[in-house]
Amino acid sequence: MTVTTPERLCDDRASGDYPPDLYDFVGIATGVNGFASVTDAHVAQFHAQGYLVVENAFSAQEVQDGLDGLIHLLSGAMEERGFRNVQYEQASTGVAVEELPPAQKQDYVRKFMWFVDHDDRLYNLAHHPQLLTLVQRLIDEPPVLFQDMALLKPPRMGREKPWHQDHAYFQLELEARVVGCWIALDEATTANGCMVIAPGSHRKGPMAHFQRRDWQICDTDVDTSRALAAPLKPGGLLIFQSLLHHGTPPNGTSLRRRALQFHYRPQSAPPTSQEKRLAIFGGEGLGAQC
Ligand SMILES: O=C(O)CCC(=O)C(=O)O
Repeated sequence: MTVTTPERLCDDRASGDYPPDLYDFVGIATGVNGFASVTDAHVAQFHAQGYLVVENAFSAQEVQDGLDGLIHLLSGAMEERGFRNVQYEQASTGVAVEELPPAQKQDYVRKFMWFVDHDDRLYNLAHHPQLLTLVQRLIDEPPVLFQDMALLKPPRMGREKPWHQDHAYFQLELEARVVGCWIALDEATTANGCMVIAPGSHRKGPMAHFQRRDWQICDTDVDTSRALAAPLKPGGLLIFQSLLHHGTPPNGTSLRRRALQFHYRPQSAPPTSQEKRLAIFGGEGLGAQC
């Protein structure tokens, strides 16, 4: 694999706006209907294109369980057991968010992290037998869950997640076959901030990342000429390789766009050092979180 060493500079603006065409796409990422429909050809497509969409992967009840689990975490019920990993949107500054009931509080949340051990419903989704079976098929080894997140992108407030490669955040050797599983809990649309992906971009190897609006690929290095949007109905799943270029635009609508994201690695995935990761992806990534 070629390593694009991050010697070059990125003169993107550090904050604020971004090029208006940054999340343009030329088509829609379509997928299979349900886990049972995934064939070897789909697995081959995953390896070639770096992604696989599974519509209706999770039932309406499983989606509701995921939402109930997140609301329960926001109720503060698990705080005395150590769960405090909620990050609010910058736009919530000045709002007495802590005093709001959980159902309202969620509309200020940017993300949750490290929750599967605090709620059985969320644990069960991350260890869903059909999901784990599919991930094992994609990485050729029993998968180990090593990161769990929920990304809420609240109505009219949820900001973008600039283009990036998830592997830039992980302390794992480049060869490790890491996959991300992004599960829509609401309908994710091109208007409320669904994923935009660059098919095949994982084959370009690691890209230099820069600390700008986030720990991200420089806007001027993003190639949207083959980009696809990945709108999903609730219960839909996007599985993608950890070097795939992807990002999400802001949510300018009045509709929620809540999602779970689980990352799995093979049991044997070799860890790497922080020095080596930063040498590959860029020294500005110290302490960066997905
Ligand atoms: O859900 C989103 O808005 C973006 C998620 C993502 O790409 C990430 O956190 O790595």
